[in-house]
Amino acid sequence: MIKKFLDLGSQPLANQYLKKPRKLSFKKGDLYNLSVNFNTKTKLVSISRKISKKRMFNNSYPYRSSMSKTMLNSFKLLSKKIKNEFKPKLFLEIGSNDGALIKNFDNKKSICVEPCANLAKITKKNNYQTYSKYWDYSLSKEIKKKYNKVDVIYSANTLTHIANLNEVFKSICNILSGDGVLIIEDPSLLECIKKTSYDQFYNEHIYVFSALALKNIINEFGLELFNITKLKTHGGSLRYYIKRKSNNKIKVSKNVSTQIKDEIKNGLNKFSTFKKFSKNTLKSKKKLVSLLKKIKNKNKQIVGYGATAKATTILNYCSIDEKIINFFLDTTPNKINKYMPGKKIKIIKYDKKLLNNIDYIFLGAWNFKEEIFKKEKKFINRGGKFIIHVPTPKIITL
Ligand code: JHZ
Repeated sequence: MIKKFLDLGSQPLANQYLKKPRKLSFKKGDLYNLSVNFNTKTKLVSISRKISKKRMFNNSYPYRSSMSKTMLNSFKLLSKKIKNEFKPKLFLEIGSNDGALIKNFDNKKSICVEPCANLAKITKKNNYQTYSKYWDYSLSKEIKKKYNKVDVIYSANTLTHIANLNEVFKSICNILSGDGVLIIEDPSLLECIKKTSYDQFYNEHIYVFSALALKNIINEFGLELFNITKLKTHGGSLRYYIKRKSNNKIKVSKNVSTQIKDEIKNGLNKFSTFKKFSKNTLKSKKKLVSLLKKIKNKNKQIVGYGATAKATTILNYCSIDEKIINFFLDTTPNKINKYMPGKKIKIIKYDKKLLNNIDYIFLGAWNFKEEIFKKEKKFINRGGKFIIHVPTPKIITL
């Protein structure tokens, strides 16, 4: 049974940064209702309204994985591990974005799948075989025809963005070799619940996986988890290592049962946990709004740092506008001089100087806070403060 536990109201598409701010009257179809459900049978958490893939992932997709050192370092370390441990003869990445990970692999032994043509162009230019197509069964057949089987398939923050999970795994099984390995990583539902990071929910995050739910889904395809590692990236992610059940050469690590036990201990198998999360979300919203208003009443200046997809959920759910946050700073070329979705808050090209008269930074990219704190020593040293909303809205003084 599918049960709704959270309503984040009317939302614009995250990552749809517009050149002109929309008037308050949105055109029909520009907004959708963002509510989140729990499947009592599979334990899968998903948003209820699914937006078409063509509207979300097209030739003007702005997000670039290479914009953060944290992600580049994480990908570098992982690629070393993959090469050492699994020694792939052929490596496939689903959702290769701008090549942040695949650039660590030999272009003659790797394949990129990236439906956003503007991003696929980058890996093509660097001579990586790139399929600028959505991941589906017909693409898996096309790749199989040319390359036969693939040894290692990797996908970060992508499979949760595809509505039809059955097709996702059927297509993976179609080309994964008998002793091949599938590695995926995505934000952890447990971390999301613990931190009340309701901003992990937006149109692109159709699912937020728990190990518990993923185990149930892949079971249907003769696949099983053989290891899980915890990552700090994106507010706490899990990296899942998956193999065919028939492959007895690889042992199943204890990490798998430890993670699943921890998720059950924290109630990820029970609807009541999500109802509580929903209450915590409302409390978090009230606290954040009151904190921001208190600061504004003292005539202080607040800017956003990191025009994230997550921030779209926060701004629209909490009705935070340009009277509260002056502008957002971001380094991503395709976001600059545009507006935060649904708001009149402009995104300005990152320049340290713009922080000179600013008292507070609202961390849109709170998941990169360590990287940002390192970069903004000057702001910190002159008494600048950060506002973060996870695990509870507060001011950070460093
Ligand atoms: P970041 C996107 O979500 C969308 P977002 C997507 N659905 C997903 O799952 C994750 O990515 C992986 C900027 N920045 O990574 C760059 C600076 O300006 O939290 C980015 O615009 N300066 C695919 O958007 C944003 O912040 C900096 O120093 O929530 C970070 O976006 C740093 C570190 C980042 O993902």
